[in-house]
Amino acid sequence: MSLTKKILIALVTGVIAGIILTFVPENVFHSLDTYALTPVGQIFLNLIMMLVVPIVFVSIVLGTAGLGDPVKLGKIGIQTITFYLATTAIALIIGVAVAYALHPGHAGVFNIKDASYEQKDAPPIMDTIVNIIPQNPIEAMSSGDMLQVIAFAVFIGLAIAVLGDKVAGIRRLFEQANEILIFLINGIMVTAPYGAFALIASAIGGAGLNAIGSMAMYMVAVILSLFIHGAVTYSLAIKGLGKASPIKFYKGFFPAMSVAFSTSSSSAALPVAMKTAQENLGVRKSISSFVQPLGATINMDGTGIMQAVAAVFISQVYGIPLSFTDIVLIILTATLASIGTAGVPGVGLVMLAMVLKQVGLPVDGIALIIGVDRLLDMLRTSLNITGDAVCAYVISENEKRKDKNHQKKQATAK
Ligand code: DAS
Repeated sequence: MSLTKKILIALVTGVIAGIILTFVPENVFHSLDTYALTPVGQIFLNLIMMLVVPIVFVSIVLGTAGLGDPVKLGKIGIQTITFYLATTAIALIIGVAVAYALHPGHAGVFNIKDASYEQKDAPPIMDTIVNIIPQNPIEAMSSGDMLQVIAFAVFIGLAIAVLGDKVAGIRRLFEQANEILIFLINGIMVTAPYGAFALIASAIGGAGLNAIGSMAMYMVAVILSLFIHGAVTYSLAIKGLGKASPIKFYKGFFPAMSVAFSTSSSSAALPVAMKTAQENLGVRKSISSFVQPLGATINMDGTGIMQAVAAVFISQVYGIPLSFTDIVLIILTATLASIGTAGVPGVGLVMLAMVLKQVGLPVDGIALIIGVDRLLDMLRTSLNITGDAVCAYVISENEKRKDKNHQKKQATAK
């Protein structure tokens, strides 16, 4: 049986087990979760997180070196950033529109007097942009500051591209390091079904059906927005920009989406996302190795959707109307806020506090949605990495078409 089928079965049985666990006594669930589900899930998560910094560093060095000249890197970079910002803004607009259409929040229905949320510090956007260049790349790697790791890797890759044969040995070293990391990913992915089952059963069992019930409309608004963005925006991009098949894309990319779903971490899913894009979708390694790691850090359409729906939901619950300017501010702040945060579980809520503060909405409102956030985090993380892969797929398909036309012109010229 294929790994994809095994993960699919693990996802379904994990959801069923999670629902069953919501009916067992609290102490029984707590023991099961503490001594079985969480350890299994955490070991799986740690195994793939272990490879994230090495994989991102090595693949971006090779990806940048593979793109050859800085001009081509610049072009790919501009296409990538433009695609990411545009799709994130569209995602936010979809989230706002669906939240107003479904109106999930009603004043007086939710207990807001006890709601309180301890806001964690999120990096100011300008600091994030300025600090992209690391003062100490080794510290950046040890602290997992992915934007700084990416920046350092781009510099190394550019140097390898410019120096060419003088550093052929170093380039070969990186290529062999990449082989080792891919081998390790394949080995770790054998445990994916078990890790996925444990993480999902724990998340659903922990949320509890009453939390899900009271937040049903909020969850429906987020899930519907995620679905619209995935089925419409990305399919139009694949078909319109990449002249390719959305069905083929989703069939080929499903294994990576399932890892993102079970881990709720773009970073943890990144190694599998790149492997899947390259092997199942034929995305060029040099493009995948540059576009996807960058996206895992700065592009989070699913998170943007949650933030847009949550902001509108909280404004509805607290009875604070949002002006058109407020909505534009939500879209701008959330688009920029996603640039500075790593793809790890729950980071979307940290950014949400920034967005709410920007438009004067009570940050305590986050306490209302936190109970179901872990479940929604799974879905939105799957969409986050899908957006990165769609960008890499579209750019790669266009590069292939350009090269084919160029070869045809050369052949006719002879
Ligand atoms: N879990 C985050 C990610 O890894 C997304 C989020 O928290 O919204 O992409």
